[in-house]
Amino acid sequence: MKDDALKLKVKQPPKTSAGVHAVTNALRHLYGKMGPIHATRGLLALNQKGGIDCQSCAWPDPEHRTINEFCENGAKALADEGTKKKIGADFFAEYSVSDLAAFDDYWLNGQGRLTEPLILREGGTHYEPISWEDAIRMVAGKLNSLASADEAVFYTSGRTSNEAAFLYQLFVRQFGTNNLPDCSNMCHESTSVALAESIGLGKATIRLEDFEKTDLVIVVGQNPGTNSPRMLSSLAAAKAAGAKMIAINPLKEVGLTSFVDPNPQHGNVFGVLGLSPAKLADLHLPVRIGGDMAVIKGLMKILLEREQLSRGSVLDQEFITANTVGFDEMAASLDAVEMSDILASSGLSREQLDTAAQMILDARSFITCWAMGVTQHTDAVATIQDIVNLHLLRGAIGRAGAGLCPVRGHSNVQGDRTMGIWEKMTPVFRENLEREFGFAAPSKDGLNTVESIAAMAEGRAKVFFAMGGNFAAASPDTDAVSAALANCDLTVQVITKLNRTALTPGKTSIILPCLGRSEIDIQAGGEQFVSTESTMLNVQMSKGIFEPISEHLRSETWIVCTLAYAVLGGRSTVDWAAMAADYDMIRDAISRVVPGCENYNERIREEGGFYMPNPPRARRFPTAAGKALFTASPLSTVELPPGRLMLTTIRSHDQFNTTIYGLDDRYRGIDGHRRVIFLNRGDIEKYGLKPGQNVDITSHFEGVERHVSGFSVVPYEIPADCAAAYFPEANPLIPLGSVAKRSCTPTSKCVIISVQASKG
Ligand SMILES: Nc1nc2c(c(=O)[nH]1)N[C@H]1C(S)=C(S)[C@@H](COP(=O)(O)OP(=O)(O)OC[C@H]3O[C@@H](n4cnc5c(=O)[nH]c(N)nc54)[C@H](O)[C@@H]3O)O[C@H]1N2
Ligand SMILES: Nc1nc2c(c(=O)[nH]1)N[C@H]1C(S)=C(S)[C@@H](COP(=O)(O)OP(=O)(O)OC[C@H]3O[C@@H](n4cnc5c(=O)[nH]c(N)nc54)[C@H](O)[C@@H]3O)O[C@H]1N2
Ligand SMILES: [Mo]
Repeated sequence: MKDDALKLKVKQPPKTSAGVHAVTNALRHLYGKMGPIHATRGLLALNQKGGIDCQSCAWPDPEHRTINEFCENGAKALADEGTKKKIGADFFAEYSVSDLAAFDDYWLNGQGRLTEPLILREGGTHYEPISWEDAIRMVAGKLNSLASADEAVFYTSGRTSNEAAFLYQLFVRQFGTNNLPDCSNMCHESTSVALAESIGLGKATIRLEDFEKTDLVIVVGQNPGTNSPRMLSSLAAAKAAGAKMIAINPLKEVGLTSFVDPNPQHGNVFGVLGLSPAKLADLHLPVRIGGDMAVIKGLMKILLEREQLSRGSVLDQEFITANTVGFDEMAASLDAVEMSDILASSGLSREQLDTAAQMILDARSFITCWAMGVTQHTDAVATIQDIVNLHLLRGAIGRAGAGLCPVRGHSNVQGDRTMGIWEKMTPVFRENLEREFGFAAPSKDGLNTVESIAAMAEGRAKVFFAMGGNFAAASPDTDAVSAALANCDLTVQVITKLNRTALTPGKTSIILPCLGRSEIDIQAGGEQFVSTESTMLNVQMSKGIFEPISEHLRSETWIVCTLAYAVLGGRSTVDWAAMAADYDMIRDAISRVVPGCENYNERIREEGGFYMPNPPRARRFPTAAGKALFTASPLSTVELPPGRLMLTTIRSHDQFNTTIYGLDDRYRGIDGHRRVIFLNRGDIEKYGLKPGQNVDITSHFEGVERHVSGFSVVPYEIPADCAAAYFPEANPLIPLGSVAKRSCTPTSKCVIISVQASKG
């Protein structure tokens, strides 16, 4: 650990994002891992109509695509999946599970693709090959031996295709449980809960073209330069068309301030040859971690004050009267909040809020984008509902250039939920599913991610099955989740790469290696394609172009069908073999079950695919009241006891969640090291620390302490009392019991910590 720290170099963060560096970095990853021919073919197919839907994020593709419609991090994701390196029986004979567990995530990922099914037998020390037949038979046997279907948990990560996701939830429900936790539980669940209640749909209300029609974009708690780089093109296009931009973020992220389009084909909007930097944010509000609700309430309070001074100048009264309920209660709840509390909680000045409020008043239409900086907080649901309130005040929803834009993470996390991956079900979905397949779906809600961990720890759940993802590393409270997995009789993962979860196994552990999205999928019925839904509700096909890296890989869809048949046999009404042979059969079923997917097979073949229904976009709000809902909530502030800091956990520029591509974070000036803690210079001094010093971090929650060690102090422009460290290295600090109200999302962005000089 110490040696590692010596490799850390801290530089001045760059002044612009993307640009030529992004291109050279993308090419280094691609050519290095895939070779020139593969790399070029892959890039030409990425995000093209009929090509591969990029694995890296859920940002939609523009209507008119250039031939290089990808970004640096999309290229890294493609290279990571398309790597020529692979690991098989020899590798696993050489390294025991405990040998492998001693390596870091960067090394594990770097070993290459999994190539054959593997089993770690009870009491065994090494994974060893197993045939598909035996692996499936073992999993089915174990599932069928359980006293109740609720003793199994079926996790999904957001890369799974619509087709695989639909069949997976069908299998799980026919098996008899709703235990379908997913990565969304840790991600945008707060958004889904908030928006479903406030506007009747838990998704974005805008489309890509709205960026060119808007006057103002507000980006809250999101780092698009790293996590949805193609969004920078939309932000730059908005700016080029005259829009303003506000960034609300404790960090001054480079991607939010300035952008050089690496793709000259995007036209001249960014200046000569597309190489002069576009200034993005006009106003940066360096909010204290967790202070976003205060910011939004502050803005609304100022708007209502202005309205009182000059009636009709602020509120869109016509919209409010015709389309909303609850205005009076919301306004009264704002009256009860003191501006001094808002300023203290946000860490901002009245002037800063006035400037932002004026920018909103000057804008006829505005878009608000948000991501994890908002959703992973105790009061995330109420904060997102305040964002909705702000839009409703101005009627800034359901018209050109105005609306809500939660930016989803995984490339198909939204589609998976549309396809029924959820521990709950809407009445319509249940009714359609039961009718289509002639069975009674389980009536009790299932377990979400955090509840699943508790169930495994207590022995109520005995089998953990994962369709993708890296549950052990992505979940909060790493030690608790590892112990919970170890308590299972069987853990099974359908994955592409070796990961931490495979190394924190249950008593028996099975790895089922699957095709990646970039690989050709041939089934009995010929070559197949799949489909995904972007964060703006566009459903599109995705088709692999590379020969699979091993002949022993199977598609996720095939794995679900084969397992379902082995488990359910004659109990199931589904023709699993036919579904596995021809994915059109799956899409036909989807078209009859999922509202908005009618004629799926026809419409998915149209150029650019189709859009899911979006009633709020047309100012129809299918809520209980039939109108958009103003919601009232008190100002919530997290109290920070003396001697404590508020830690947020963030992604570097060189990772995709728990997949670590490299040890640098170019946009924040970090080189060669991930165990760093970003601290305000004043706090470094206050706690008697020094830049570069080795420290241990302790989190404090309900009297329990959790620890990590060997972190290096990095001075950074971050508000006082705030700190940031990378996910997943900081996950052992995140208390399992600390979750957002109503969405149960782990509060990964507000962990109360103290920092101590390292003892070692
Ligand atoms: N290359 C790449 N792309 C990705 C991913 C990846 O790991 N790598 N992950 C994908 C996934 S699953 C997701 S969900 C998205 C995540 O995308 P983001 O939400 O952008 O990811 P985070 O790094 O968690 O960043 C959150 C941002 O919120 C800020 N922040 C932290 N705390 C607060 C706060 O209290 N208030 C405010 N206002 N801001 C705060 C941080 O400074 C940071 O800029 O990206 C997706 N795309
Ligand atoms: N502290 C902290 N914790 C967090 C977050 C945070 O911001 N801070 N963010 C949370 C968020 S937003 C999310 S979405 C979760 C992410 O949680 P997950 O989705 O569970 O994690 P990933 O790291 O995306 O999963 C990576 C694994 O997926 C497998 N994989 C890759 N491609 C495929 C494929 O095509 N098919 C299949 N079957 N498997 C594949 C690979 O083996 C790889 O190891 O983490 C959450 N955890
Ligand atoms: Mo996510």
